[in-house]
Amino acid sequence: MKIGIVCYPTYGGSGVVATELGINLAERGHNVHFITYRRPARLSGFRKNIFYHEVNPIDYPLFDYSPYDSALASKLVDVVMYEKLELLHVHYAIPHATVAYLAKMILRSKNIHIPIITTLHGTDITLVGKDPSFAPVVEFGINESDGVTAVSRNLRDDTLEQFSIKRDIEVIPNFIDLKRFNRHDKEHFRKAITPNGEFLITHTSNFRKVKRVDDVVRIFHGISKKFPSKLLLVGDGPERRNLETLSRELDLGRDVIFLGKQDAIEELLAVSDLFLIPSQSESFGLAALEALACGVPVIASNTGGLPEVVKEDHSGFLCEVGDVESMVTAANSLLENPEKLAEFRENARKQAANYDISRIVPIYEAFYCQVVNNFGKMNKVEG
Ligand code: GMT
Repeated sequence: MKIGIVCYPTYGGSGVVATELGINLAERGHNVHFITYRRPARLSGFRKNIFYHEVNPIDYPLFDYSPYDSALASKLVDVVMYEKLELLHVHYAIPHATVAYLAKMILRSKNIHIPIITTLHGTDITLVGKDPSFAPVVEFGINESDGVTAVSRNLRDDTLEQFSIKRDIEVIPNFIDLKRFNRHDKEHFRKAITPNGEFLITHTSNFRKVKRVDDVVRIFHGISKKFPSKLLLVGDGPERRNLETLSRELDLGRDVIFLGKQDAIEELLAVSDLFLIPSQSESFGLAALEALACGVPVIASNTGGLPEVVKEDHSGFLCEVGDVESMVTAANSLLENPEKLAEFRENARKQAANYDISRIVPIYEAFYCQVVNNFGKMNKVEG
């Protein structure tokens, strides 16, 4: 099939999922066209069956904000027409679902017909999407898509609750490539970070408020009172300065290591003992799944899709949002019991195997076929 994929090309989870999906579909013989404003972070080098089309909104003195939506719609029209795409799969509803609809209508006026699938990722519904400045557009984009998927049951339910949705939403969970994330110990690497055999606690995110990274620092503070340990903070974002200040105030000194954005996250997870994700809301928590795949138990907040990913008292612990004390207790209960920690590590790996890319991509493929077939039938009836 010839598929167009639209996503944010950044380090965010939706861009990662879209890119990995596209790469895997290409390996399975599909022609995949990425249509994004920058080459996606995880799309490097030449790959068979993958094509990349850059969206370039032009600068003009009249525009305070360069019109990305119009530039993207025009690019979609162009690519669909000349590459003869059969399906557009857009990730993150804002603005991609409505922009795709606009492109579809322009193409229809030229007698070219293409179905659209929108994948909802989380903040496009829960945080940004429900803001009145976007809500009607998000609702319209979802209702007008030919197929809609959500990355967790919780996100599907939230979407149905918050918007007036007249269609089914298919749940297709996020995935990981186990071959990449299987724990491969790099002891020399671990030695460099924890030279005195300290525990290694890790967190990765985009350091936005919703991630509650200050809770990560406070949980680590509680852990480090009991166990010599180091905290690896991977990623970057608006909260970083505050986190540096908090670490200094709590006198955590050089035990908190800010690594910035990293590509080979699996190498860091491979040497970690625990992963912390105390988010305010999290539709799925791809970062938690990546940790589990590396055999790292997860301490998470009991919110959104996280309980679908992390199994309580099995591969990690779920505590109420903001309950730092319980998270410290949960973390310490694992660190003080090596047998339990080893058992949780094994459970984590086994559980992550359910989300291997080889299991999930065929579900997307089947959904693509279903949507394309239904769309074809409807077009016949209408035509
Ligand atoms: O805010 C983020 O975490 C980034 C955002 C994105 O779209 O890049 O992540 C969302 O999508 C990920 C991939 O589906 C999910 O794993 C994250 O849970 C979700 N983030 C939130 O819901 C906060």
